[in-house]
Order: sequence, then C-alpha cells, then structure tokens
Amino acid sequence: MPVLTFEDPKIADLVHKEARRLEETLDLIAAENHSPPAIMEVLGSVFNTKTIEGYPGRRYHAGCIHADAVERLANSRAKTLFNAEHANVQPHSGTSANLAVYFSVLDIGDKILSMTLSHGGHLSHGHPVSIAGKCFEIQHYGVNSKSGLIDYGALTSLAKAFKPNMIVAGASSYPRLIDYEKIAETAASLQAYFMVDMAHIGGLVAAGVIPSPVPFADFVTLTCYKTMMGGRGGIILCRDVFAQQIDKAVFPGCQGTSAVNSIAAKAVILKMAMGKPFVALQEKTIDTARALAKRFIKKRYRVLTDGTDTHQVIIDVASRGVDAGLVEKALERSNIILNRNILPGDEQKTGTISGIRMGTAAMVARGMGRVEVDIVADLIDRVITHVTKPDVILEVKNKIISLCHRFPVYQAPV
Ligand code: DSN
Repeated sequence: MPVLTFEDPKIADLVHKEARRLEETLDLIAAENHSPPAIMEVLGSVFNTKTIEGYPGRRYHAGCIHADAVERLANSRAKTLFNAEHANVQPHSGTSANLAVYFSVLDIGDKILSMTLSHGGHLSHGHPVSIAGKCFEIQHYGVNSKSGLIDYGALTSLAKAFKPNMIVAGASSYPRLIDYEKIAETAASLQAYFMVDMAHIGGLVAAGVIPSPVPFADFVTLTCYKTMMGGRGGIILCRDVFAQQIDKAVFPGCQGTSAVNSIAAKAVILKMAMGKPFVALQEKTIDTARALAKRFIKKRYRVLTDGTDTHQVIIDVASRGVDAGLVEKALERSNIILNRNILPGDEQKTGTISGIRMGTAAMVARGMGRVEVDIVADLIDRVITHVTKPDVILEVKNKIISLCHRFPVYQAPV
C-alpha cells in the first residue's frame, strides 16, 4: 500500500498490523469469515465512488450505467442461487435488512413474535434496546431448558395467545436446524407474516448443505460476511407479492444511497457460491464443527444441544467453574479469537454469561480441517483449564502462531 503509507502512515500501519493479526490468530468468531481475494479486490474498486439512489433504470443520479449492471447481476444471481422470487441486495447490514422487512408490511405498534436474545436470538429481533423493540410490541419464544432445542409447542401456544402480525425465526447463537415448515404453519394459521433471518447460515443454505427457509417464509434475510464470506452487507429475499413494499422499505424507507462496491462484492460471492469449491467449503465447515463439538463432548464439556448441524459450537464454561469473560480474554492472549456468549438460563442470574460460541467457517476458509480441529479443541481446553497461568497461555499462543503460519489467509498482503 505505497500510497496509503505516504498519505497516512498511522492508518497504513494499522492495516498492516490487522493483516498480521488475522494471519497469526485463529478466528473462531461465528459471525466472521475471511473473504476471498476477489471480494477484497472489488470492495476496494472504483465502484466506491458511485452514489446511487433508487433502483436500476430508476436512479436519482446520472452515470449509473455500470452500477445498474452490477446491481442487476447481483439481483438475478441472488434469485437464482436461493430460488427466490424477488431479491433486494441494497441493505447495508443484516439489521438494516430486518428493519426493512418489518417496516415493509407492519405498522408501528404491530406485534412480532421472535426468539429471545438469551436463547440465541438477535438484538434486531425486537430487543428493548433496538429500534424494533421500541416500535413494535414484542413477545419472545425460547428453547427447551433440557434439550436446548426450540420449544415449538410453546412457540405455537404463545403465538395463539399473542396473535402476532409477524413471526421471526433465525438466530445468532443456535447450532441446530430450524423447522421452518412448522413455524410457517403456525404463522399461516394466524395470518401472520413469516420472516427468517438466516444471517449466520446463509452460506450453508446457498451451498445446499442444509435446508433453505425460502420455500416456507414470506421474507428471508441474510448477511454476506459470515458463512457467506462475501464482505459486509445484507440481502432480502421475498415472495413477488411483497417485492414493491420491500424495495420501498429499503429505499427510501430505511436507507439512502447504497454501497455499489459492496453490492458488487455480493454479486461476486453469489456467483462463487454456485461453484463446487464453495459447496465443498461449506460441507467442510459443518464437518469440522461437528468434529469440534465431539471433541469437547469427549472432554466432558456441556455442549449445547449435544452437537451441531451448522458452523456453530456453543459450550458451557461456567459449569467447569470458569468465567466466560475470563476465558475469552485468556484465549485472545493465546491468539484464539472467539466470543463469550449468554446461554439459556443465564437471564435468570443478572450479569451471568456462561458460554463461549465458536464458528468454524473462518478456519476452514484458510484451509484447516479435521486434523487441526482436534489440535485447536485441545488447546482451547488447555487454556480453559489453566485460565490464569501465563506460561500456559504463552505456550498455546506459540502453537497457534505456528499452526496459523501453515495456513495463510492471504498468500500476499491484501
Ligand atoms: N449478530 C452478531 C453475531 O452473531 O455475533 C454479529 O453479526
């Protein structure tokens, strides 16, 4: 980056440091991934310049000929890949996408039934601190305290009593498949809309390695930077009958100009997702996550739902007598990056966070697999067991750096 180094050496230095951090740390954040070089290239392309408002062929600024082509491509690829009737590729993020869905068909004060945050839901599904929580009346469902699986019976009873205008499925921290058909039936019986937020599992669905919610939901949202690995931003898929309302809710309803470089990155990843290497990567992501869960079960950890069907593995560290925040920090010092995670039941004990959440997408993206997962699980266990021992943390850090050097994220600095 010779130009940046000249213009702003401090930021250039931070970019170099971040690149090195990524190369030498193991990224197990379930909401992150390493984007392929083609995505990095297009994100830094001249499309950064273009201001667009409106939709292809109906813009508020001149000079959109190539931006229109980009958006049309992204749009048609999204529809083809996910077999959706309509797509909107403009949302800046998953939360923007979710808000646009709510405001497309709901009025302020309408009722939404969604999964509670402490059981795996997302802030934008109506937590009191979010705009959705302030604008709509929210009721939450959760998981069964024994199995950790969504309690569909309770969900249906709650829905019958609450009579929501919309039911939201999808989670940020839930490792199992969701029975979309069952929730869709409940929604239909109450004439409620059904939205699925598949932000975390978008890439797995795109590859066809887990079932798609698209046939069952009126609206499906996803983000492009998790398992989808295509850079920042979100996408909305919906039935044709809602196309106009969704487009209006995104622009001008919820946002102004959209990022054309980001839409171009979405187009690129949507094309890549149609290829065999992407599918193989997503298969390996699940396979690796299953192996990770098994390894922790073997070590007698409480693994939520006893395993996983996705990229996520969530374990209870409090039951091993360790504070999850302390574990997160000790692992960070050991070059293993993940996040502490509230677990079902924690909400009854104020301030308690019992778990850690891991995702295997980023480690698989850099070429790691079954062999490495066992090594990593053993090292995580070592840190958890010796969370306050600096010599152990240093020993694990050195091992992780050596491992990471064998699996570079980018062959050359991006
Ligand atoms: N929803 C947040 C997470 O899952 O970590 C960010 O994408």
